[in-house]
Amino acid sequence: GRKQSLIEDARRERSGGSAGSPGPSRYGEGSVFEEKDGRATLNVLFTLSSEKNAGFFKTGKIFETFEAKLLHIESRPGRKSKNSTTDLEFFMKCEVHSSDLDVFINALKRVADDVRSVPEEKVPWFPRQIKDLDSCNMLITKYDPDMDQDHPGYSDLEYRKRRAFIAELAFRYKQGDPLPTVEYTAEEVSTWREVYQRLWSIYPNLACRQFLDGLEQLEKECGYGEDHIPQLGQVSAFLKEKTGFQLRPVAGLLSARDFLASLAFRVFQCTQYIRHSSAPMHSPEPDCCHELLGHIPMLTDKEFAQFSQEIGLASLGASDDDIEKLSTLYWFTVEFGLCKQNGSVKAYGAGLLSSYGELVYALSNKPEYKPFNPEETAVQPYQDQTYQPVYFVSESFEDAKTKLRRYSATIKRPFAVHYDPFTCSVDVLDQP
Ligand code: HBI
Ligand code: NLE
Ligand code: FE
Repeated sequence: GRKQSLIEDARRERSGGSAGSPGPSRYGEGSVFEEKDGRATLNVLFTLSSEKNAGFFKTGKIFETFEAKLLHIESRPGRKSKNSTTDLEFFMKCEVHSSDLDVFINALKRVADDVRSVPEEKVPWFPRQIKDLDSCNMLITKYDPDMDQDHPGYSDLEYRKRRAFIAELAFRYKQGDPLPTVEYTAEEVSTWREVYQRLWSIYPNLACRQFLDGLEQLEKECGYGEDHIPQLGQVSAFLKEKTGFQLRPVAGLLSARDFLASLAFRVFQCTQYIRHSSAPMHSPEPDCCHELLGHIPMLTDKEFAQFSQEIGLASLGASDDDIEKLSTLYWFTVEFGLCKQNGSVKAYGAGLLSSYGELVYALSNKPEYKPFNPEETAVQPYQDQTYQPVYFVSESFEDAKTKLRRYSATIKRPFAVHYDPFTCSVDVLDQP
């Protein structure tokens, strides 16, 4: 039940966070639904207690009676009921005759509990305050060592147990809590050492200047080195002083929407587990090597921090299409970007700077290079399974930033957002 879903979206909306005109009243009866040709589309949420399992089939009967068309259904365990049985919560998107709306809902109320109708949102929910990031936790489980047979940790039960333990720290974390400390094992530190040493040997030639500057500061002032894995708490405190960025723990790969949203608050979501010892040179999923070595040095740069936040702000409440484009751009710049510096090509993308294998590959003559241009880059298909077949090279690091900024500003939304650093919240301004 960790995965976020439409149910979760509806719950987030209910707790009063949606853009437009918030307020609990619009989620009760009398809500306005999308209507066409005498049919209304609505989202209904309801709970069925486990003793009344037959209730589910009764709801089916109601759908039949009202000729309601079921468009989508999800279920998940509801909040635990008093007698420790588990309720099931349902989310259904359906279409009914507009004139039947009220009777339809009333009929459902006779067989299910806590029936609510939630109108389709035009603007997706987004966090307004830094503490709303507690709801930005939709995980993508595609590289999960428990699910993916190709994951190097799939058959290593010890590793999976360790991952589950570290994931739990992130699940329990709430904004403002002290960052969890992980006591890394000797094996984990040895994986880190190998990653660190191998990368260190090629950074001077292949990494961009901003990265090298950042890493140098982290080594001098923040305990970075090959012998120990830096703790998020120390790194977060350091970053906060440098650029106002802070860290929060995350259990794995997040949805692009949730990941980008946190950037709007200068919060960077960091995984705390480490890759499997059998594959130190490349991992398709983020891990602490990727966060600490790939991302953190870049986030010590004031301008890079500013630009990361701008991508985040541009993503708030954006359409799925725009999120897809923004995350593709993020992918080919922040994750896998190359830039020219003093006449040669250098890496500034974190996915390159944390993978010895791909860093060497990206700067060899094997892959294809294209000039960075946001409109084109935003629609370039990509995969995250293995090395990229194509990389985008910008004229300079500054050039990438300027172009991306300009692109972010063109994303259309019916409102404008403004970040208030004093309250760590986002002001939403309606636009005429
Ligand atoms: N989730 N935990 C985590 N770390 C990332 O670096 C990350 C993510 N989700 C999406 C993502 N990066 C990007 O590649 C874009 O899709 C936004
Ligand atoms: N491929 C990167 C690495 O091995 O560190 C991680 C990329 C995460 C998006
Ligand atoms: Fe990353």
